Amino acid sequence: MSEGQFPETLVMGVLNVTPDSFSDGGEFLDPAAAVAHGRALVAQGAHIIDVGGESTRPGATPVTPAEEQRRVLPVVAALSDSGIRVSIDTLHADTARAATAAGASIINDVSGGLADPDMYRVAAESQATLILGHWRGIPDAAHGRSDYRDVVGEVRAELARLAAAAIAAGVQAERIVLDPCLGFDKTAAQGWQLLRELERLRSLGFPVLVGISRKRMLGDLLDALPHAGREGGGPHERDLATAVVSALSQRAGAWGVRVHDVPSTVQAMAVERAWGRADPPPTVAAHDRIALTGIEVFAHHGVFDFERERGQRFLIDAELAVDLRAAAEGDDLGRTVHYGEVAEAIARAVRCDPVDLIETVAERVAGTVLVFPGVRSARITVHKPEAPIDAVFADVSVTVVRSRGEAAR
Ligand code: PMM
Repeated sequence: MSEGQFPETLVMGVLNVTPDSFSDGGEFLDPAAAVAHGRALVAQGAHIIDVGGESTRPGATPVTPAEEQRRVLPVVAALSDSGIRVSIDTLHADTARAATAAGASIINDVSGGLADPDMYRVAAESQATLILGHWRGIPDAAHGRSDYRDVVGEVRAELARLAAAAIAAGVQAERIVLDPCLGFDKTAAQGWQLLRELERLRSLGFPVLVGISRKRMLGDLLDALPHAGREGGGPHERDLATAVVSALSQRAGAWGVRVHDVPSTVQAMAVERAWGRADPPPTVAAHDRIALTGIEVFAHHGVFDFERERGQRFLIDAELAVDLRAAAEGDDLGRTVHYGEVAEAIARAVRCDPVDLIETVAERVAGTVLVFPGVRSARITVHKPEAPIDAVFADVSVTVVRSRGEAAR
């Protein structure tokens, strides 16, 4: 049984702040509605919210970066400020720059950096995670550029070239995620082949994102079902099929799935985990750990008003399960988790949005660290040494242990 056979996959919730996206266009143009929907997706179990302000569907009207930023920036800022991990779905380097300045920590570029020559530089400077999609231009509905001889081999080779170009431009290898971009100049048959052979894409050594949510290749499949109960229909009727792909993507080792309907995907992935973990593979790597102790953060959590007003010290210990073998073999920071960045992310997550309970803080910190590529599980302890307790005491703390897919529910 291989090491990566039962990984847990991140759920990226789609938030299109556009009038014309194919399945949710027009629903979230109002910033307040968009922010509320983003928060709702997180409450449903999304780990990341992918905010987009320009539709890439065939026939969509291109928007200027200025208009795109007018749509997305208030939403990115509001979600990031409340501690949510935000990804910006854009082809424009200017928008990526502004969105990362507003708090986005992931740039999702379906063109893989081909649409804007500045994208890699912006990604390198912002130190954001960069999702590189495979594309051959704005998709056309007729799949006019889907003339592959070996779709998996060609997509793999093109993604490898994009990753190499991004790294040459200064993007750190460990921040790169690859996405075959299903439906973008790929027929349904080619899409299924890419999914079937996801392992070939993963063998490039980068995490892989799957974005099939509500796409036409699912509609084609459902429309072809022979019996009366079939539910092909419009994009909204493809969520069950999307969720099945999410579960299978998790089984195939995907880093993440990009979906519109989060609850169905969360349920399907939980089923896959329950099934898959009956016999968890014992591995040496399961014992590898990075530990950070005593991260001190001044924050305003607590049930009493005076705690909210005055604030106090919180101390965080984080123990991360990470496979450290590749890093040690190559003496390569790119193959492990940067503990300085983890510490900063933890401090940010603890500092924001006061809550009553350290249980809530611990859960939030677990959700934050599990988003770092390579972190399989985390043991988080939140200490509150100055808690308002009458008795003389040294410390009070809570500890949570979470694996990918369990946190931030
Ligand atoms: N698909 C859409 C938009 N953004 N980003 C990534 N990384 N992968 C995708 O497959 C992808 C994407 C299609 O449009 P939608 O936002 O309306 O689903």
